[in-house]
Formats: sequence, C-alpha cells, structure tokens
Amino acid sequence: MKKIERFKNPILVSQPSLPEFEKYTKYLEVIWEKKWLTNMGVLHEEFRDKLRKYLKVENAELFVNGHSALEIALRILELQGEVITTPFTFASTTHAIVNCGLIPIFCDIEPNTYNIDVTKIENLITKDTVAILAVHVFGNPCDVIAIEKIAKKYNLKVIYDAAHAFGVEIGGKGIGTFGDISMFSLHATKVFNAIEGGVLTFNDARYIKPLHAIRNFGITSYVDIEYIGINAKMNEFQAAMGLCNLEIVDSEIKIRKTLYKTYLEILEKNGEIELIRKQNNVKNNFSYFPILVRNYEVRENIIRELLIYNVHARRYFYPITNDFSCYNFDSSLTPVAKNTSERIITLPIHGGIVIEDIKKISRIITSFMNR
Ligand code: T4K
Repeated sequence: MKKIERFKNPILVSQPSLPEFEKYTKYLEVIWEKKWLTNMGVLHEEFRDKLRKYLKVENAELFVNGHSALEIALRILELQGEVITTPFTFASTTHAIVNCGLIPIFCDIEPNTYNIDVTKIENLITKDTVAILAVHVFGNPCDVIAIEKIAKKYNLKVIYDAAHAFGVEIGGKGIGTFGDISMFSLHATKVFNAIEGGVLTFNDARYIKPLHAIRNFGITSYVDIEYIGINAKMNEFQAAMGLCNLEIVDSEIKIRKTLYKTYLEILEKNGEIELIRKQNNVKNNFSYFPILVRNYEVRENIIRELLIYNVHARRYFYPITNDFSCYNFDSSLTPVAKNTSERIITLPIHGGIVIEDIKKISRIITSFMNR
C-alpha cells in the first residue's frame, strides 16, 4: 500500500473563513471616515439587520462574544433556581448558568445526536426548576418540539445554546425561532465568524430593551441606568468582518458539505466507527465532523496517530462539564454523556482543506484501526 505522507502544514480542526482582504478594507474606510469604532455604529446596525434576515428570525441582537450573550440571555429572563442542561458541551454553557447564580441540573444526552435526552427531562424537574438550557451540539437540532411541550407543561423558560448552529433550519424555519432565546457564536472557529461575536435571537420584542441596556452597562438614557449591566458590545471591526463573511458563508457551508460527504462515504464503511446521522427536514451547516470510536484508549491512540501526520483533531467535548475540577458535580449521573466524551474525536472540517485531505485523514484513521 502507498505510504501516507505527513501533511506539510498543520491540518487544524477548524480555521476561520476570511473574506478577500480588499473587501474588509473597504469597510475599514467607512470606520476611518466616520471615526466610529464601537457602541452600536452603522456597521453594527447593518450587520444586525442582515443577520436577522439570514437567520430567519423576528429579532436578533449582537454581542461581543457568544458567552457574554448567553449570560445576558439568562439574566434578562430574571431566573432564580435550577436550570436543566447537559454536560456534553463547551465550558461556556455550564459556566453561564453558574455565573448567573443558577444551579445546573445535568440531564443525560441521547446517543445519536449528543443532545439533551428529552425522555429524561421530566424526572429532573422539581419545584425549583425554572428553565431548560439545551445545546444544539455540533449544529444538530435538539428535539425542539418535545422540549417546547415539557416547557409549556411546567411553565419553564427555554434557552438554546445554538453556538454551533448558525444557519441551521428545521422545516424551513430558522433554528433561532425556537425557545425563548437562542445564542449563536460568531467566534473565529465557527462556520461563520465576526472575529468574535454572539447573537441572541428571540420572538418576544420585550427582551430588546433589557438586552440593549445590559450589554452597555445598563444605560437606558443619558440620565438613568435601570439595569446593573456589563460591557458586551460588538465593535465595528467585528461587524465589518461579519458583513464580509456573510457574503461567503453559503459557499463555506457548501464546501463543508462536500467534505462531510467524503468523510461519511469512507468512514461509514468502518464498522468500528459510529457517526451522527443527519436528521430529515433539517438544513445543516456541517460545522463539525465528530466520530465515536470503541473506547478511550482507541480514541487517544487515534489522536496521537493523527498528530504524527500533523492532523490536529480535538476531543470536543472532553471532559464533560460536570467533571470539571472547578465544580463538584457527580458525572456518574450522566453515563451516556461520560461515555461519549471518552470516545469522541472531532475531525478537521473547514474551507481551508480539500477533498484529498479528507481522504488522507480518513485513510490514516482506517489504516491505524486495521493494524
Ligand atoms: N457554547 C458552546 C456550545 C460553544 O461551543 C462555545 C464556543 C460557546 C458556547 C461560547 O461561544 P464564544 O464565547 O466562544 O463565542 C474553541 C472556541 O474558542 C470556542 O468558541 C468554541 N465554542 C469551542 C468549541 O472551540 P478552543 O479552546 O478549542 O479553541 P482553540 O484556540 O484551541 O482553537 C480551535 C482550533 O481552531 C485550533 O485548531 C486552532 C484553530 N484556530 C483558532 C483560532 C482562534 C484558527 O485556525 N484560527 C483562530 O483564529 O475553543
């Protein structure tokens, strides 16, 4: 068999898409001309309006990053008590709950999408439960209908961590239209970036006033401050990057789709690898390509092997957040999440790599497993 050559340049799990340099500098000219750098400038407003249309949502508001946006979402809902959530996620989800003085109650995930297992939510509801914070892990939608039903029955708020789900649609509806508030991350590593950034989407226009205020120190007028706010404003340089990238996001998603299909075609033939099956009626963004292997040891060996070839796969998400040493939670209560996190590998997928790279990465993995 032909020897597999090491990649000359590192193949990273994700890489930001960047617009043509001149496109960005055109926006910089606007910033220079207006001498307006931050605090809801013209680019900020234009970006917000364009995003609202792209995401097919009623309301969208911008923030400096996804995490601040998530904390602010929790704060404006004025919650006190327990929030049902999952631990198979980035640190941000759990930290946001705790930073807002709320208690995370960890629900296990279901094994096909790694999203919250809706059949296990009701058992966790107590008199102190106030909300469900569910994550659309890797951009694959949660069972939004079942979650809505439970939330209605118990009068709970629903917040979606849609950090990975930019542009995803369910039955033609923007994924940000479900629940009370959804948060999208526009971080450099995401399918769509504004350098850093966060978007909150929601149907209830009453959220606009506190969101505007809290992201800007709570200021509501020149003569009063009605909220105890923070500084979480998106600046004009971020908005400019977002406006540029909005023009190319569809082509980025298209490229990822072909890469995704290539991985799938090769890796699904390997009986030892488990893959996520995409759901019907969903428009995906192909933001991540996770695989599950037999156990922790095999996972670690594959990651090591890939590194030899200069492929930087990641363990998204390991450890699970209820295993973090900064907390004192019992992760044995979420066995599926724990097991998944020990077996997961997230493979590189982004517009900076080509089909041949995907074939090579897949071959490195399958050759190693067949050894
Ligand atoms: N909720 C969920 C479920 C999330 O996944 C996240 C963020 C959030 C909330 C919070 O949203 P933000 O506040 O971030 O908007 C990365 C990202 O920093 C983080 O945004 C993301 N989730 C998480 C899943 O991944 P790390 O610690 O893995 O980042 P890092 O620096 O190791 O970069 C990942 C890869 O990307 C590396 O291979 C290097 C490459 N890279 C990175 C940057 C920053 C580039 O090629 N260029 C770059 O500019 O967290």
